[in-house]
Amino acid sequence: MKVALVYPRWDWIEYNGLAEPVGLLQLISSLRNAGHEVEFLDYSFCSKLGDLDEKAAGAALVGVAISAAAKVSRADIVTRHLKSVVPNAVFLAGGAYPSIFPGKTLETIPFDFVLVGEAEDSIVELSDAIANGSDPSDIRNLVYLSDSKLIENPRRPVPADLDALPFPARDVVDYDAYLAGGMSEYGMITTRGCPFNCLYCKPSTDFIFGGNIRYRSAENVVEEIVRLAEIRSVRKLPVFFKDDTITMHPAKWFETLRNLLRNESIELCWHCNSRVDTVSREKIHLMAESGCHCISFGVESGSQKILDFYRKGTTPLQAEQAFKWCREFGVEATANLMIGFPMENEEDLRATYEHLKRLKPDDIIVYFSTAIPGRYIHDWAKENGYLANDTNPELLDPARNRACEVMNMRLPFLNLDDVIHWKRRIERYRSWRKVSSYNNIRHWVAELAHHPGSATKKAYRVIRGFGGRGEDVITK
Ligand code: B12
Ligand code: SF4
Repeated sequence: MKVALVYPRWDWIEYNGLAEPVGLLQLISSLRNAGHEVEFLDYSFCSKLGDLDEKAAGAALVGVAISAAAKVSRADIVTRHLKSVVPNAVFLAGGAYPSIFPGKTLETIPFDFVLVGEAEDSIVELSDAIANGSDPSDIRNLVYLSDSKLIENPRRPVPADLDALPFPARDVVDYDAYLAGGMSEYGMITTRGCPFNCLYCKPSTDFIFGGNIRYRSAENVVEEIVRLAEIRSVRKLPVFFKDDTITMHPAKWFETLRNLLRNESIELCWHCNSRVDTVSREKIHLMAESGCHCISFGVESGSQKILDFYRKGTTPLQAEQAFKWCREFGVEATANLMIGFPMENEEDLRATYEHLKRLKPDDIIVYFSTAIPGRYIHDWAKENGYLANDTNPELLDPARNRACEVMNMRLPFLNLDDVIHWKRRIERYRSWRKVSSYNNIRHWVAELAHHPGSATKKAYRVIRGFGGRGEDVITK
């Protein structure tokens, strides 16, 4: 049976960067393994909505991936369009947003079904049922409306053995277009789920992955890397490990990764996100030896009070230690910050600024604290009367809020202008770090030689940063 899987990135400004949808690509592999014909409808590079109509023609099931509330309006446009192209197909939604808000998804967009959570097994069951003409209504993880009543079937356990899952179907991705469009690293994932409990993040991902963490073996990850290297005909690969906290792997895992990559003669140049309390000196050393060139740490704040409100479970001292180890082993360290939390005052913002000066990060990304539905911070802001805007989905992307200098929470101890003032000071400090750090200059010169386009963009950002504004402000 023909299935169309859709990445509805239509007419969308990405404040975080262009990236292939790894989870959706894994579903393509599962469906292919079960004997279904799958088309990948990627709207990232379409100039007209009708560009992919031919590919969609004849599909009996159309599955649309939706990651965040900020993307629902685009998914809506694409889905309604595809309904006019293949009116008899079954329309299905899945991904992070429908997993958290299945009812809202069905109310907003005319889907027949939502499949919540990890969908490798359930999407095959649904496709088989459609192909066989059997009743799908008992399939676990299926959510649908029956006489306007929301039916949520029981959930299946999440797959215990991640090594048993198929690799993402990377052959369907137009990587040349992604790379030309600014993507600099291939996405990959080595764990699923996160055991921590941060206020601004949980429980959203638990609705997809359950509340715990599962690991892939280093052997399995290297097998995927080797396949990707073959598809791209290269031995040197830039990779972003998109795990929530890849450093939950023990040090030994990174040692095996390093050894296997050496055996395969593959040079991996990778970066990841991490928490400052899940690294050790030994781990960072082994990560560096396996090709890790950059770690983005969720530093969030330099104020212990704010870290405690965020339920981060880390201390500023742990951050200082982690950044020191990175410097020792030549790994760039990025500090991700989140300012503008309602309990924050001038003193906390100053503490964050002073903390940065001790950390000496190679890069800084400062987000505006955002109450995203599905996360504890949203309930907390609502209960305490700090939720200022709950209706505009554009205000639910922390990266956009930073770029446009807007917020969706009220601040009892600060004005928005104070937050903007400190954000701009941090941006200026970032630019200063960029031009005063030997490491940064060396990397930039190397980039200028190989990728003049992206190096010029980065230089432009640094220059703008001295004026307090990092990125161009593009509003929609
Ligand atoms: C990488 C990433 C990005 C990348 C790009 C996404 C991409 N194309 O890879 C960037 C940096 C651009 C990004 C941006 C944003 N992101 Co983001 N991102 C992630 C991250 C870290 C990894 C995604 C991933 O590959 N996961 C691994 C795969 C295996 O899981 P999966 O994609 O969910 O796929 C599985 C299921 O969801 C399901 N599934 C997926 N697609 C489909 C489709 C169908 C039809 C079906 C049936 C099932 C299905 O099956 C898959 C396999 O089991 C997740 C966190 C996470 N741990 O997942 C956040 C996450 C998805 N992002 C999130 C958010 C909010 C955003 C932003 C709004 C801002 C932000 N960072 O906070 C923007 C908005 C982007 C946008 N335009 O939508 C939230 C979404 C939850 C929510 N709604 O609150 C998450 C969960 C982070 C979090 N901790 O809350 N993101
Ligand atoms: S912010 Fe990171 S560490 Fe905290 S719960 Fe989310 S994924 Fe886990």
